[in-house]
Amino acid sequence: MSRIMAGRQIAIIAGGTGSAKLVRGLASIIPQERLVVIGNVGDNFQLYGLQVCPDLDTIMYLLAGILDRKRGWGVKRETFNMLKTLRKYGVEAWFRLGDRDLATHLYRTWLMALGLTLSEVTRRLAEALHVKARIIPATNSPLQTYIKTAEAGAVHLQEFWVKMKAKPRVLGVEYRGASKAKPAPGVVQAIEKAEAVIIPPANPVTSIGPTLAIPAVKEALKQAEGVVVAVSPLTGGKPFSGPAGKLMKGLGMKVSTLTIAQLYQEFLSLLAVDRADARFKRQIEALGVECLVTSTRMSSLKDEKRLAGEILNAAGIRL
Ligand code: FO1
Repeated sequence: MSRIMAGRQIAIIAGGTGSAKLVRGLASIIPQERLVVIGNVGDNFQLYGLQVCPDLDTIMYLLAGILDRKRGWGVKRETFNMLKTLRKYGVEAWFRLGDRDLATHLYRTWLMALGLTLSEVTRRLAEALHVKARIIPATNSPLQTYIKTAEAGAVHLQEFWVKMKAKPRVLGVEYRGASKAKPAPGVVQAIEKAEAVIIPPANPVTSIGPTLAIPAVKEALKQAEGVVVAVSPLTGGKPFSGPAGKLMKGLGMKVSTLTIAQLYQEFLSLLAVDRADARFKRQIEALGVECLVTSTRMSSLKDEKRLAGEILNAAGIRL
């Protein structure tokens, strides 16, 4: 890939747990100051009156070095005493808000009640945790992902995924509020001016889809001056983790790396695919998208670093 831009920043369109591994790899080979993470807000929801933003928090905790790596979300060495007490009161507690994590939601809710926007609050939280990268929510406007199910009607993504354990039959997805949502300050500029925009191997329906459903974000990706590089979250027709397969099927999509290329083709320069999907290379390139065949499995920090290095190299980024 030959388009080497003068800008120094690398923008990442991130979801949560699936994105965290590549973000960790990137942050371990380039200074965090160069990273601008545009975080998914579709999975944000209100719980017990608190503003909970799981994907923003996953990236923030990761970059602060306090993410629980095994679970892929929440704070390490967490305790759940608040939830135990809530249960004593007879309150249903299906979403595991940890005691340390709770402070984030309390402080965020408090600041937002005082009139700060989600992006202002996100910046304040990240700075307090000494995160050097910039984390920006995709939008400050209301945007929530709902899954249309056969058994329970439309349910919020967290209810579908955590409470119902992704069991109901999926009929569709709604990104409520997306068509009217405005990108948060800095999002469009970060995408358009970045040396490269990276889409980690994340669920296209629930992690990346909500951000792409904001019209001005999609437009910015089409106008991006740097290369736009994605990593397929699928290998051999299956996601590395999570409900991406079930959700894609529910939306009538074929669960294939080729579908990922088709979903992103209007703005994508390069797609990294796993060796198991090497046979799609020609079809991906026929869409006008370059294809890098490599091992996309990230089981260790070594894998994360290697893949991040290969992506940056393919994007023409000098370290
Ligand atoms: N995922 C779960 O599967 N079960 C949980 O109880 C849970 C709690 C939770 C609390 C805070 C947080 O930031 C994330 C949490 N997650 C939990 C992860 C989250 O539901 C999803 O993985 C993301 O929203 C999708 O990216």
